[in-house]
Amino acid sequence: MPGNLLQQALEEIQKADTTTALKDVEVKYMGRSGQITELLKTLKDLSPEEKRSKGQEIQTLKTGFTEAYSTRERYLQKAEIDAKLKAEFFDITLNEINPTRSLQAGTIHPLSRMQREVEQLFAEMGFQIADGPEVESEYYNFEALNIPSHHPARDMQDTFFLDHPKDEKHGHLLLRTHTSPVQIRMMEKHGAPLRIIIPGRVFRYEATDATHDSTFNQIEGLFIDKGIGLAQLKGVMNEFLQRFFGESDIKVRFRPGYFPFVEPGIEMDMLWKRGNHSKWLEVVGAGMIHPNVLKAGGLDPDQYQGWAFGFGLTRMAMLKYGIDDIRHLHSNDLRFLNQF
Ligand code: YSA
Repeated sequence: MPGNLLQQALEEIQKADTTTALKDVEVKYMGRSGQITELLKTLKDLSPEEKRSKGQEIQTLKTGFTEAYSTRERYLQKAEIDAKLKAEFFDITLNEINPTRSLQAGTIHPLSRMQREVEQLFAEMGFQIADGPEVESEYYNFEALNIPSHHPARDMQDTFFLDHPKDEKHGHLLLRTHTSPVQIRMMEKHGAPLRIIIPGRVFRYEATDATHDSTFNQIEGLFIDKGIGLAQLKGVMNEFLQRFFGESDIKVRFRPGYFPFVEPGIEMDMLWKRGNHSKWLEVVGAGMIHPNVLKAGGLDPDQYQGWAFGFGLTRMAMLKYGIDDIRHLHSNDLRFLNQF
């Protein structure tokens, strides 16, 4: 009897030509009152020996049904998706031939525009433009920058770690918290002298507010040569800011800052005007590259010196365009973006 039943069920499975029809077959045989389910219910009234042999037969029946069902289900699901895709014909010429629809041209995102502007300005000052990966290793993001695992400075940049096995040499994978790891990559690849900027996105696992986002853009600057000093760094930054903001009365203040990868370190704030109030906003961290960092990059600190900086490009966009909340920049809100 189960043999006939299986035969009959398999035929019905093959005949079902939609996933809905197939579901009906499943209900008929395996549903709460389905034929196979009913057979299973009869087991409880049998003697132990009968239970064993009958139980095995029904189990074979169930397995046969389930396997045939799954195969057919996969086939029908694929066929239905293919048919749907075929039906979704998209006429890309429609906009042009239909005079009632107007084309909406997009604009370049303010952050991309600013990044291009900054690249242009630094290129004019003799800097090359470099790039690095957003998914980094602990080694490049921290260790090589003189931030060993026990160092409290790691907490300054709360990190998104990737769920990925740890590498013996380079540690865990993470989303880079700053563009500084590219400093090491560039030293390793090109040696010295170096004069580059590295724009890019960075990520921090931190609460957001009007001046902090968890994804933001930085511009790293790196100048390595013989006989380099901090005065040139201040000169380049001032020159850049004046050209970028196009006014000579921008208010900046320099103050000492601590980063394990520089010695000494400085930070620079700019005056941020919001209506009648103004407030100092930190826009850049910088300093003379620490000898350990030069060594990690394969350079001899007795021969070469250098300075580096990391601008918060997103914060500079706030200052340049008078944006009162950093989160607007990644909101994808067209009412905001259309203003640029
Ligand atoms: C320092 C010395 C160097 O030799 C080279 C680079 C640096 C900068 C360092 N890598 C760094 O990331 N420092 S920082 O944490 O202070 O960030 C640099 C700038 O990014 C800040 O001055 C600020 O303008 C911006 N920033 C930081 N956290 C931010 C942010 N912008 C938006 N949202 C956040 N959560």
